[in-house]
Formats: sequence, C-alpha cells, structure tokens
Amino acid sequence: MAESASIPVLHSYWRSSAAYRVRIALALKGQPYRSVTWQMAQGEHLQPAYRRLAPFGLAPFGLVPMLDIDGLRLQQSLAIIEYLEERNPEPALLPPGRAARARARALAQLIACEVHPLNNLRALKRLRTQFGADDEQVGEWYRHWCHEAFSAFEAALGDDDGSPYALGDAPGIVECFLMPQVYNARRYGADLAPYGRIDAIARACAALPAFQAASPEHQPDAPQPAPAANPA
Ligand SMILES: N[C@@H](CCC(=O)N[C@@H](CS)C(=O)NCC(=O)O)C(=O)O
Repeated sequence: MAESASIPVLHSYWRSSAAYRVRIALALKGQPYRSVTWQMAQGEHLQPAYRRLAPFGLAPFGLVPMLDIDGLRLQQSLAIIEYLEERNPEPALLPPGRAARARARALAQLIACEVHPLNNLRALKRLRTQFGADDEQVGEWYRHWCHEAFSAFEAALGDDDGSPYALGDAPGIVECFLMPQVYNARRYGADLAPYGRIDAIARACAALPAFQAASPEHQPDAPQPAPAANPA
C-alpha cells in the first residue's frame, strides 16, 4: 500500500537527545521531514498546545519527540525508529539475524532505559527543587549515571572488531542512541577517556553527513552563533 505522500513532521527541540535519536534515524533513512520545535527550556512542551497533540495520553510529561507520519502521531524514540525501519527497511538500522538484532536493541535500551531517564530534564529539575541540589551536584549526579552506563556499554561492545561502528560496517540503531548520549555527556563534562570504543564510534559518526544534519547545533531552533566581527 502506498504511504501517505505528506511530509512527516517531527516535534522536536534542538537539545532533546530523544529527538536527536529520531533525527539521526530519519537522516540515515534519507527521509525528508519538517521540524516543529518546542522550547523545552521555556516549558513549551508542558503547555496544552503541545500536550493536546499527543494521541494516547502518553505525554503526562509532555515528552519530545513526537513524529507525525502516515496520519499517526508516534511517541517514544525507540518505537518511532522501529516504525521507520519497518516502513522503509533500507538502509537497515537493525542488523541481519535475530541474535544480532536483540543485541542492537539491548544496547539502544541501555541508553534509553537505564541512563537517560535519570538524566532527563525533569529528573534534574527535581534534584534542585526537592533536594536543593546546585549546579555542581546536578553535574555529579549526571556524570555518575553516565559513567555507570558507559562502562556497561563499553563492556557490551566487546573487543574491537576493526569496524568504526558498534555492530557491522555501517551506523544503525545503536549509534542513533549512543551519539546523543555522548553529546550530553560532553555537555556535562564527563570524561570519555576510559571509553575508547564509544569515543571512536562517536568520532566516526560525527564525520557522516546524516549525523551532522541531525546534530543539535544544526537545528532551526538552536541559538545562532554571533556574526563574526567585521575586520577593520
Ligand atoms: N523515552 C522517551 C523519552 C523522551 C524524553 O524524555 N524526552 C525529553 C527530552 S530528551 C523530554 O521531553 N523531557 C521533558 C522533561 O523532562 O520535562 C523517548 O525515548 O522518546
């Protein structure tokens, strides 16, 4: 059956790592889309204008992203990416073979389920409002969970097999989840030196146009750099 011809709309925020995952997947698939952005820093994702768009009441927290595609409004980055994979199987984001796919999903979920919820905006805000945590303490919290997850992730990647990517010779679902977490980790000053494979994967991905197009600084709502001063 022919898919709807209308261009998908991604509800996004430039710094949202869950939206960043979906942007990478869309770019790797070569799927054009339009962005509608909600300024999370100003709480726009919590306002009725955004919340009423969510179809299944899945947005008690007004979560970003949401993908409007084929007449559906999809939430949860993993579900969205799996939908894109089933809709347009090539280029594949999941590796061939049940066992390899289970491994890829496990690595993606290590990021999505085990660390990201602990580092999310509302969790970090709660540390401040309920426990009076300051910037330094919030940073410590972030880096603690990031190191726990990255240690497990690095171990789960196993020995270097010569490929610059996590599984196989092309980036896929694992990189969709890993790259935004690395971006956040750098933002919070986590030391990535102990994670050689993660660092190598992130460097390989950063060189690819799909990852560059999806990166936070290339989003329409990202702060624009100040224009260079006119040389006298
Ligand atoms: N499990 C969700 C997580 C979505 C999520 O947490 N999004 C963040 C931005 S990265 C958000 O909307 N946070 C709002 C908040 O914490 O108030 C997914 O994978 O899509």
